[in-house]
Amino acid sequence: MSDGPRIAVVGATGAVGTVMLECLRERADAISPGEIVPFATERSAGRILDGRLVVRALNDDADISGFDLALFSAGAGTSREWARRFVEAGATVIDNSSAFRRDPAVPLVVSEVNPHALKQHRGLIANPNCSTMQLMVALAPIHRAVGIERMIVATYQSVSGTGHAAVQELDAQARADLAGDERPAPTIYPDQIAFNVIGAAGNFVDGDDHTDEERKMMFETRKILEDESIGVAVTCVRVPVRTSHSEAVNIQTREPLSAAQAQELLAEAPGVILEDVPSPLRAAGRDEVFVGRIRGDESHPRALSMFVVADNLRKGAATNAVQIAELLLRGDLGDRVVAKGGPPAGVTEPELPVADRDTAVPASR
Ligand code: NAP
Ligand code: 2RA
Repeated sequence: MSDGPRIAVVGATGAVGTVMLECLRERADAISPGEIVPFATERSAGRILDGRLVVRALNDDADISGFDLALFSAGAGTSREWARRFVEAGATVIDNSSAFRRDPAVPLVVSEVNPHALKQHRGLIANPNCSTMQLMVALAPIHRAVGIERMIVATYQSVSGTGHAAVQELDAQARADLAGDERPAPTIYPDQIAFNVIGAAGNFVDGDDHTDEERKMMFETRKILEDESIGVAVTCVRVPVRTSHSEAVNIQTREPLSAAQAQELLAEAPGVILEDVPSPLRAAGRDEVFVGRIRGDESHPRALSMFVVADNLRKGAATNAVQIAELLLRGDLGDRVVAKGGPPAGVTEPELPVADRDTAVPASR
């Protein structure tokens, strides 16, 4: 065992957690973990991950002391119950759930976009939602150069965004349809997902006519770009793709920017790869954000359209969390990995089911 950081991975058996362990393995040169300890529910206790890591149950008997970092992806409820306890026990928590993103005392960080926000952390750092994450990597360079006044986004979100169980639901429905068998009833989504498109990704909360997934993009964009004046219109849609979210994006800039100039900016942007027509299959397993179809919008002199695709489990979640860990460990952004001061401020988002999954029965339509 090296004397590198001790890292807890909470939700290690899930869709994000599995990729989190992969990223930690792949980026071992930068992180050099002393020990990685996977946590999940009692159901998974004793499972072996990565051929050597024994899953521990996260319960009141769990020993959560002695961690430098804790990477959480076990749903907002688990984060609310446990993140602060890990901070109090000495860890810096990087949380993938929606639990703390709206808290003004908690930095919401995309590693290429606003790493400076890490300086403010008091032990708890929030990872943005996957659909916002990839959008920010693509749009921040343009916002910095000419300002973005307004954006209109339609997402095409893959089922792994809803977690392991949703991937199983897509596969089971597709297999049954192709075999001509009786299709299993939907349990994760409000409608069949195989060979279909569901025009509302996320939950309708408290009679809102936008889903929580859409609200996340509206709020998180302004927080990350530190600009409350940006208009964000978004429709989040679930499509029968296993991995990678796609986004059709239209932006209205403050200063004029041609498609060729946008292309030049993005060719230099960290974490971006330009492609003619990006696709979810090609983006799957990659850490970069793929941007293509950059073109002028003929209906407005200062508007551009583009298509943005990234792996929701990697850059949309695990990769960014591990990149934040690297920034903290490198030490050029904060003076230490462990918590600064007391526990973080309160929680502001409503309680949602595990993994913030889309409701099988929508709260309202
Ligand atoms: P998932 O596949 O359903 O996995 C959930 C994980 O959390 C499993 O490891 C599960 O353990 C564990 N877990 C659930 N309740 C727990 C508890 N009380 N104590 C300890 N562990 C618990 O979900 P996911 O897609 O990985 O998402 C996890 C989180 O990441 C969610 O907050 C989600 O919003 C966020 N996120 C997901 C994505 C994405 O693309 N999927 C992207 C960004 C952020 P068991 O296996 O033992 O049940
Ligand atoms: C999704 N909220 O619905 C998830 C990803 N974080 O795709």
